[in-house]
Amino acid sequence: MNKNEIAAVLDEIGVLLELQGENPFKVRAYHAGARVLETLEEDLGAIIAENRLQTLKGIGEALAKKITELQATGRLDFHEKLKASVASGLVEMLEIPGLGAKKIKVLHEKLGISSVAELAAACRKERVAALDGFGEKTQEKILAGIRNREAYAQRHLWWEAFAVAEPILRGLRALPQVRRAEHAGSLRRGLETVGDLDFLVAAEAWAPIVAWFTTRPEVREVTAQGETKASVRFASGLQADLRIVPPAQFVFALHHFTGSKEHNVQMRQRALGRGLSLSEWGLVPAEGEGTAKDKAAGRLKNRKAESEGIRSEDELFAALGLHPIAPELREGLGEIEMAETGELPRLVEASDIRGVFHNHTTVSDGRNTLTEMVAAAQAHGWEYLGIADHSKASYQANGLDAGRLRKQVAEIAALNRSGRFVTHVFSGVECDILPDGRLDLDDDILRELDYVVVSVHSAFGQSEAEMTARIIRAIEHPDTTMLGHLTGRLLLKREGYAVDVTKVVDAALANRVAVELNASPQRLDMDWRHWRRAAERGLRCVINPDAHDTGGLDYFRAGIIAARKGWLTAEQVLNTRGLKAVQQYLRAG
Ligand code: DGT
Ligand code: CA
Ligand code: CA
Ligand code: ZN
Repeated sequence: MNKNEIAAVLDEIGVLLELQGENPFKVRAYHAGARVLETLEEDLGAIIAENRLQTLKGIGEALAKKITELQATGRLDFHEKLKASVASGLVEMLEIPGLGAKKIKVLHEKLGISSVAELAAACRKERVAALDGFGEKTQEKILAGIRNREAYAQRHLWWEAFAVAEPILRGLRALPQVRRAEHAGSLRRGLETVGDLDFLVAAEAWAPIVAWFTTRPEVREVTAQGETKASVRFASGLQADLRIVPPAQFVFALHHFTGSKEHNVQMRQRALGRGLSLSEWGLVPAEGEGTAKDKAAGRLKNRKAESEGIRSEDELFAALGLHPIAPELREGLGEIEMAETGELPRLVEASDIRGVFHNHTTVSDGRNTLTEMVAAAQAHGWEYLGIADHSKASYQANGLDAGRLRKQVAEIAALNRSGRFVTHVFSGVECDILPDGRLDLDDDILRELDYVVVSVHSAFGQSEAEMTARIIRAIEHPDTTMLGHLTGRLLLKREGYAVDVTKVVDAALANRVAVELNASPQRLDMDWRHWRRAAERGLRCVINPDAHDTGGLDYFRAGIIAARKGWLTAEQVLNTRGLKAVQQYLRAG
């Protein structure tokens, strides 16, 4: 395990101990230990090898032993036993916004609550509001959190679903019976959340494929099984459908099961308009004897089907007089009309990205140091990396005041001068937008930076009018370069705050401020549904991973997919420009 993974285990131990009612000093020691590891500049392996862990401030004998065990073996007996001893319902309650270990403990001790269901019932009976330190408002918030959780319980983040799906697809492709295999459904369309996975396979022999699919080690339950299809559920609750078709049908089935439903309906209408019938089985004349299904079953031997000779989706689109339509665009939002005239944009790709701007380091709430982040950016092949740590109003994220920020600016300047990395580092900040729309830092320090990201991190409860005015005021600040995560939403967890998107985009355009497409898989904010229109009006997009560690830089890929869903081209995305052009852009601001 690396230091960040070990830190996460220590934090979890701290939470579990607190739920168990362990004394606060002990609880704090684990969290403190986790912070020590996260901010470690030296190599943890070397420290352990030289037996120097206990020389670190805040790490005593007991903690040192646990860290050593985790580093060497990747697991810790104490942690496993602790997890098993705390009721899983209590741990689950931690997922409800506003509930920490302290409150959960009170609920458990005073009301005997040990599951989310019991908590909901107690809220409805007004028993939670009556507790010391809770009140009507907290009870309302808990109930809203539970309702949200239920509403979203059936869906999963695209990023997490993709991580499960990718190895399965590779496994399917490696089977000797498999001719072709692809993802379908919302995963292939790159929707930000996914209901279930859909795998489509072309093969002539089916049984071994079904057998392989239903016996994956990660499968918890086989919910359906037939000759040519199967459905399974994984431990995470995520479900997956597998369908196997003969090779000649593959393209039609792939198009059908990729969806969306709306896109399919429009495609079928278009086919009908040309006297053809389109289905998962194929493309055949609409009038006359029978359907593509009959044809596939060999019942229409002497009829020439349009299907014949179509071996790719591009050819299927061409057969209906259309230019190719990327899966991300298939939402039934006008893509078919545009494909008719060939006006579909050339969508931005991962390889277009030349650097990213919104990233954190250990100086605020990141888990890797400046140099670790730059090394990782260089490994991505990027020409530049922007560092935008939090500002002081985000005290829970250890935000920077002017003094600490100036120190970081100097450090970054020295690093750039040293020539240690090819990747150039930009000095920025993620500056809090205060509740009244003023920025959290003074103009003189903001002016010393290469760029300024402005974000809302507080007073989420403001009315739409207040929030909109607040954000616009920040956009109008002369030093603002880009707006961070427009709505603050956390997918499947928390709705964004209310804000008038059109008015914010108007202001960004008027003030030459770029808007971020925050690529963190649980944000993807501003939403792809707004990007097409906004970019048409000239709004500049910045795809930012909002990385809090080196691994987080990879989130830019989720941003690329969201950008493609928003019809964005490379030209509309600021960070597809090379270093020189970006420097020019920033100076001109
Ligand atoms: P999800 O799983 O809720 O995130 O969304 P999808 O789009 O993956 O939906 P899913 O898994 O139910 O079905 C996969 C695709 O199959 C869907 O996008 C389009 C196609 N499909 C499924 N049912 C129907 C249907 O009743 N009518 C049409 N036109 N297409 C369907
Ligand atoms: Ca699906
Ligand atoms: Ca499905
Ligand atoms: Zn932020």
